[in-house]
Amino acid sequence: MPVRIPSPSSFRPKAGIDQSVLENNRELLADIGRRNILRGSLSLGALVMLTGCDVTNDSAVQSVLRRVSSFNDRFQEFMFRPNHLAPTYSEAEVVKPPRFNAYYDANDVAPVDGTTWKLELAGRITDKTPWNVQRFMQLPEQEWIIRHICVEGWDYIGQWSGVNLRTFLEMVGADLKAKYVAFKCADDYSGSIDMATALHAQTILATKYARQPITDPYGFPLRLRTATKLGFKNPKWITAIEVTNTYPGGYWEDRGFNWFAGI
Ligand SMILES: Nc1nc2c(c(=O)[nH]1)N[C@H]1C(S)=C(S)[C@@H](COP(=O)(O)O)O[C@H]1N2
Ligand SMILES: [Mo]
Repeated sequence: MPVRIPSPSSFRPKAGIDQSVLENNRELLADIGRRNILRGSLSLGALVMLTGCDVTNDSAVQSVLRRVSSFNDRFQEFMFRPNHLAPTYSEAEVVKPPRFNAYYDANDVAPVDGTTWKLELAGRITDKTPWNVQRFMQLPEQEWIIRHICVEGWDYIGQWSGVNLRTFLEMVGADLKAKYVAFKCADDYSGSIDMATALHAQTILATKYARQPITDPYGFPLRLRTATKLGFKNPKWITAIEVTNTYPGGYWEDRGFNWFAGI
C-alpha cells in the first residue's frame, strides 16, 4: 500500500493563514508534509486545525511546524488535557455525506452484515459478552458535531452519535487504569488509543451520522469517533475492543505513523 504524500498545493489554507505564508514556506511544508506522513505526525492543515493556532507570519509558521514535527508520543501524551473539549460546530456546518477515506478505494469496501455482526470484547474487561446490533443500538446516545482531520491535509465537520466510550467501558467493567484500548475492524484495519483519550468526554462509539444509522463506506454499524485525534485514529467497521497494558499498535501506527496523533 503506497503512502500518499500530499503536494504543497493540497494544503488547504484556513481562514487566518495568509496565502503568502504558504507560498514562502513551500519547501519547508513539502518537506514536513513528506516527513510527517512517513513518520505520522501532522500536515500544516492538520496542525493549524488541531492547535487552533492562528499562524500569520513566516517565522511563527516555521517554529510551530518544527516544534510539532518533533513531538513524540510521550510529549503529546504529556500535553493532553483530559478535561479540555475540542471545538464543536453547528448543525448547519455538517457535511453530508461525510468524506470517505480508507487504505483502499471506496469501491473495494466490503459492507458488514448487520444481522450477523458482533462486537467482541477482550482483555481487561469483566463482562465479555458479545454485543449484537440490536442490543448495541439500545445504549444511551450522545451527539458531537466535531471536525475530522486526516493527516493528508483535508477535513470536514461531522455529526456523530453513539454511546460515550467511557460509559461503555464502565458498563462492561473495563479496567480504566489499563493503558490502551485497541480496536479490530472487519477490513483488517486496526487501531489503538491511550486510556486518557478513551475516557475523554467527546470520545464515542458512533452508530449514527446526522442522526441516521451510519452508512457505508463510513463504517456501518460501529466506528470510533474521537474529537482530539487525527482521522486514522478512528477505526471504522469495529468488530472487537480490547483493553490492555500491552502496546497494540495499529494499521498505520505499524507503518510508521505517530501513535498518539492527537491533542
Ligand atoms: N476500518 C478502517 N477504519 C479506518 C480507515 C480504514 O482504512 N479502515 N481509515 C482511517 C482514515 S485514514 C480516516 S481519515 C478515516 C476516514 O473516515 P471517513 O471515511 O468517515 O471520513 O477513517 C479511518 N478509519
Ligand atoms: Mo486519514
